[in-house]
This record gives sequence, structure tokens and C-alpha cells, in this order.
Amino acid sequence: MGTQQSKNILILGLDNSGKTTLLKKISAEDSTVSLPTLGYTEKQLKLKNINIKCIEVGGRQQLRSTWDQFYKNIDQLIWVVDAADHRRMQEVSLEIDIVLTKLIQVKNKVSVLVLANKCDLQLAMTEAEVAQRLALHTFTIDYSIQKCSALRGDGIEDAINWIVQKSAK
Ligand SMILES: Nc1nc2c(ncn2[C@@H]2O[C@H](COP(=O)(O)OP(=O)(O)OP(=O)(O)O)[C@@H](O)[C@H]2O)c(=O)[nH]1
Ligand SMILES: [Mg+2]
Repeated sequence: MGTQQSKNILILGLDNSGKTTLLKKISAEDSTVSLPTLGYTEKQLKLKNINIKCIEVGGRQQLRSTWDQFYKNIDQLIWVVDAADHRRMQEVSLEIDIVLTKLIQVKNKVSVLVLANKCDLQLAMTEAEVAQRLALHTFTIDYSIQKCSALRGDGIEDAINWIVQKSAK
């Protein structure tokens, strides 16, 4: 009943993985045009009556050292992977390992959603493949993995449902 909740969600992942596109799709904006994020962007959303502040930090190499400063106040982390970019999967694995290891130290209660994005592309890996390549089972953290296409909208409703469900706890 009526208590106003507000949750903070951090969206991370390599450059070009689709974070800005995802954020636009979730907020029902035109998601077909996006520029690389230089720094970070914040967006206040209302999803099924829950106030949510989303922060996307750009994923370019030189911005990754700034990711740390955002961990303290977050309730959820969404990690976006370009599931069609087989070439960079090793780099993704390395970076998510660093992030989750630090996050676990800073927060003891945070939920992580890994999105295997760009599932519209023919070469896209399945969720199971992505989970395996990132060795997600090795982390002592509450995580889920889902596939989506931030561009076309497939799986976006599921991502929103995940956010809402985790926010209700
Ligand atoms: N085919 C396909 N392309 C996508 C999808 N999501 C994003 N893209 C494209 O991928 C490119 C990068 O998307 P962005 O959303 O800007 O990526 P980003 O993760 O925000 O990148 P940085 O801000 O640099 O970290 C753009 O050309 C998008 O149109 C998707 O689901 N399918
Ligand atoms: Mg971006």
C-alpha cells in the first residue's frame, strides 16, 4: 500500500553492448539512435508504480575506472553483454569478474541481471552460453541471466518484470 519506494539501478557493460539503447527502450523512447556515452547518464523512471533511478556509465576503456564510485548506493546491477560479439567475450568476462568481485565487497545485498543483448542477430549466443563464458556460477551473488534485443524490444518486458520483482523485496 502506498509507500513510495525508490530504487537505484546501475547499468554497466562494455562499450557498444547496448546500455543506452536498453535504457531508451525501457523508458519507451526511440531507441534506434544512440551515441557512445561519455561519462554517465541518469534517468528517473516509474515502472509499475516504483520509482527507479537508472544510471548508465559508459563502457569505453578509459571510463571503466570510474565504475567503482557508483557501487555504494545501488540496489540492482544490470550488466549488458553484446551476445553476438564472440571476439570480445574474453574481455567481458574479465571486466564482469572485476566488477562483481568489488561489488560483493561493497554491498551484501544486490541483485544482478545479466542481459545477453542483441539476440536479434544471427550469431548471438544463447543465455546458457553467455553464462558459461562468464563463469557466472562461480560468484556468490544473486544473479539471473536473460536474453533480449534492446533494439527490437524482445525480452524487455521480462527485464522490466525482473526489476520490479527485485524492487518489491
Ligand atoms: N542488432 C542490435 N543492435 C543493437 C542492440 N542494442 C544496441 N544495438 C546497437 O549497438 C550499438 C551500441 O549501442 P549503445 O546502446 O550506444 O551501446 P552502449 O553500451 O550504451 O555503449 P557505451 O555508451 O559506449 O558504453 C548501436 O549501434 C545500437 O543500435 C540490439 O539489441 N540489437
Ligand atoms: Mg551508452
